[in-house]
Amino acid sequence: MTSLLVIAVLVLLGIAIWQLTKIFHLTQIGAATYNENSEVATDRDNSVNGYLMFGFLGFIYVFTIYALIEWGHFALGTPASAHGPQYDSLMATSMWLIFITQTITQFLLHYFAFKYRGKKGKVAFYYADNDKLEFIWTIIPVIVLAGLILYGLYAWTNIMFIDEEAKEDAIYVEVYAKQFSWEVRYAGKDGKLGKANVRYIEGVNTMGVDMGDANAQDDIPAGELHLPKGKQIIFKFRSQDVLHSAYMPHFRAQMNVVPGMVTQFGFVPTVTTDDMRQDAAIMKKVANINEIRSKKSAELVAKGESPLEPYTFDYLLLCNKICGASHYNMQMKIVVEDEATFNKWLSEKKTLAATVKESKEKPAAPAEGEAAPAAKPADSAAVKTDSTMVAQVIKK
Ligand SMILES: [Cu+2]
Repeated sequence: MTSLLVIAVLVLLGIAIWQLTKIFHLTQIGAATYNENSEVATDRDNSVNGYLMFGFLGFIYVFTIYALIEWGHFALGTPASAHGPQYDSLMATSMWLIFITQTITQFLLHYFAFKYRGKKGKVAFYYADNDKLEFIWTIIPVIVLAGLILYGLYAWTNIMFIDEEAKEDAIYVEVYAKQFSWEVRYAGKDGKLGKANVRYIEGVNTMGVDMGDANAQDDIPAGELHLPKGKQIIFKFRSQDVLHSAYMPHFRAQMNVVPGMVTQFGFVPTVTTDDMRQDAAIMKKVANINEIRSKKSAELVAKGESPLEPYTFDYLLLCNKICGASHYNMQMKIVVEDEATFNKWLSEKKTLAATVKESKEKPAAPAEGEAAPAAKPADSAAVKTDSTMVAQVIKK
């Protein structure tokens, strides 16, 4: 510790001496005549800086073009929802405006820095103001920004507002977030999701559905999000613990998932998973991923490990709020299929009520080799620390 302090003192002393010599040099400027080593910029220095400004402008332009070619394919491809194209055109309009403005203003900035570089004997021209110029560079951004904001508001209401007719025929799905996974619950035949609260979490009822609510009786939980193509879907988002964000990039949808409240987002899926797998951009991405995987597999096989599975495209629901250590892996597969296939899939699922009833009738058999359970008392909650048990304790 002492040696560390000594080193710190020496370093600080060094910095202080360095600064003092700099100040000493500065005090000498007036005294000495200008020469090559003087710290005052000469015409040559100013010229070099002027041309460097131009060089930097070239660098910005070349790097922009390079970035577009090299990383352009990372942009989201074909939208898979009805509102997707409108969202994309709003994004494209904003990006084009920024791109054009940036190209022009950066050129002017660097060009003027070059044109008016310092020259011996040259004095700055005093120019008080120009009302016409001020008016022009105020009114143009005002009009452009007002247009963008109005267009944005129009798109927002279009996307967020679901009319009553569509609501009646809609499929209601609850998306439940928790560290670090998703669960979904379909509203069932009645089209209404039963009430839910974290305090009702118990055993197989992992989403905390109020089983006393009539609307909850036909609710269907699922571990995968299936959506029928062309139908209005209305999502209700809930969180068990912290702030999450449900992000479905292919559908251009994202909504915060907030503990203690229900948030909503609705969209109509328009492209089935099978059709999206035939999309040119997606096929290219998949081929690229598989190329990386096959290289990695060859390395693994050489080490005597098992190779990686080839990747097939699937829509994903991702978490887009850093919510903890395993946030990066908080995802759920989304399957978009035609209505008949969807209905068949959903009809084969058990309702939550049935699952809860079943679990109560036959309590889980003890694992082989485990001692016969001594009728677990409620107090065992004390040793368990998962949220299920915590919720039960609160309930009492
Ligand atoms: Cu999360």
